[in-house]
Amino acid sequence: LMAPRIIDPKLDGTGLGIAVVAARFNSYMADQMLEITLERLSALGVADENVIVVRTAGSFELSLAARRLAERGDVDAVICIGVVIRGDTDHYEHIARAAADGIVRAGDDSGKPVIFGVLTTDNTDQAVTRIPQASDYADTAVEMAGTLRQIHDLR
Ligand code: RBF
Repeated sequence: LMAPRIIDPKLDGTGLGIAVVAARFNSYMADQMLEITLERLSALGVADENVIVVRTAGSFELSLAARRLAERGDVDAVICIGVVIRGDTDHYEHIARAAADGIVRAGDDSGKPVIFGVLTTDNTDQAVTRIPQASDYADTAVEMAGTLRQIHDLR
């Protein structure tokens, strides 16, 4: 009888290439999320020289940059960071949806993990409260890159 082949999540970033795309819009919050992400990547063993950081104007532009980065041979996962806060107009809905759909598509089309680190909130206070969630993005990127590698290497 064959034993199941089980893939356990690993949080080892050694040898991985990770790209981080961060919007400048609401940069007071987005910059902090970027800093948290870079610190966590380092703590997981991702070498500084294997990290690429790209800034975009807003969350709307994240997915296009993410897709190009994911197509690179030296990038194993991409983390997208942005803050979309509901305003008086319906722009909120469009930008939040475009960012989410585009980020899913960048991952599906490239076959690489593209992590959704876009906060979508009603107001600034809610967004500030959620800034620490950024510590999960690096973990998810490294875990997914490792999981996909293990799936590829299964025999
Ligand atoms: N970008 C964000 O990342 N977060 C926002 O909350 C946000 N709000 C916007 C509101 C309006 C009315 C407009 C026109 C743009 C906003 N953007 C926001 C910028 C958007 O992501 C993009 O950079 C620009 O629309 C240019 O394509």
